[in-house]
Amino acid sequence: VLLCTSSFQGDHSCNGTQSSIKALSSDPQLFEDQFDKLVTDLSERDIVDPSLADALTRLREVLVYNSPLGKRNRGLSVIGSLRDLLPPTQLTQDTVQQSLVVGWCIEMLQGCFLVADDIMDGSVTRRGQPCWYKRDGIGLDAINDSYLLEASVYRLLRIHCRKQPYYVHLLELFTEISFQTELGQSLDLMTAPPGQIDLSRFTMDRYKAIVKYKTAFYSFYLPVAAAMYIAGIESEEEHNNAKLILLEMGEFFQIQDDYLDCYGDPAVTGKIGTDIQDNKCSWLVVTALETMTPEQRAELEACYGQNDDACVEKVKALYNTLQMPKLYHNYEEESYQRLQKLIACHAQNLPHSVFLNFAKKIYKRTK
Ligand code: DMA
Ligand code: MG
Ligand code: MG
Ligand code: MG
Repeated sequence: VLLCTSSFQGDHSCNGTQSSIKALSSDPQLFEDQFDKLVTDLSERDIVDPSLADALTRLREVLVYNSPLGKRNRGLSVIGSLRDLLPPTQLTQDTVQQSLVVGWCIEMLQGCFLVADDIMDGSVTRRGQPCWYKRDGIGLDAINDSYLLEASVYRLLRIHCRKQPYYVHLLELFTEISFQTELGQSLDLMTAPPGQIDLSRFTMDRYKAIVKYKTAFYSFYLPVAAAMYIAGIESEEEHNNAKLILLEMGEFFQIQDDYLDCYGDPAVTGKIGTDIQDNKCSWLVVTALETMTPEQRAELEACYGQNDDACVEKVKALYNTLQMPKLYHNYEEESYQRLQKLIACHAQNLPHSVFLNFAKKIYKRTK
């Protein structure tokens, strides 16, 4: 039976100050400590051409601005899941180290998607600061910075995991999931063409496809699947079981994101919503459409997807009339119950804590 939920480093042998300090470090602290070293790996190691100095300075700035300031749930869940999957005796310092690197790779991949997403969505703030492309002198050069973040993922995997038996699995996982995310972003964007309001596009089926691909794979399946490969779990059946549960969680997570886009406090979420202006196929609009009268639909048709504060306020007022916060909270409760059942039925050989810990972090979140 695979079981272990310690949040401390595996080495409890504590001889001497150095190792006792290390043994007492929590995973978030170990994760934090890793970042500067990885930036150095990326911007100093193996680079012999001095004429690249300016570009490497830029890479460093891009990494520092766009990877460490989020909630880090995705990155931390690699080591978290690994501790649930392997007993402490089988978890070496090296494996812990590699899982922290892979966690940062996920945060950097996320940074790559977010830098591009904010340009495409016309967003203004992210993680409580201006979006990267909004910074003075950056603009659309941020497109190349997004590529730099992606390239960083594969350089780090190569530097730190090349000799591991799971290396090729991780490469395939990262490339496959990036492709799925990009397909999801395509669906998201083409369902929201600027200036072309067609409410009949906003179906629940379409919604589910968008969020599964754009969010659920990379945010939920990726970190757990990576931990499974590091732990030596390769069976397709086990991966499919995990995927089933994690994609369900991912769908709910994006529904929360859509809810918070309208109802969240930007001081808490760190970002200002744009879904109404952007004509997005959001959970709110899809769910509202299911209950509204023809008159309300006509009003929505006139106001949705307009970059105009008065129009946005009208859509929000309509959401309030339709009691969207109440519908959302009911949905949250239902979804939580459904998830518990899925875990009970499909986790099979995998420790339930892998999924329960993840669920605990996201239900009732406000950011
Ligand atoms: C973001 O969806 C999806 C990816 C792949 C970055 P979104 O635009 O709703 O995210 P956010 O609200 O964070 O901009
Ligand atoms: Mg966005
Ligand atoms: Mg988007
Ligand atoms: Mg959003």
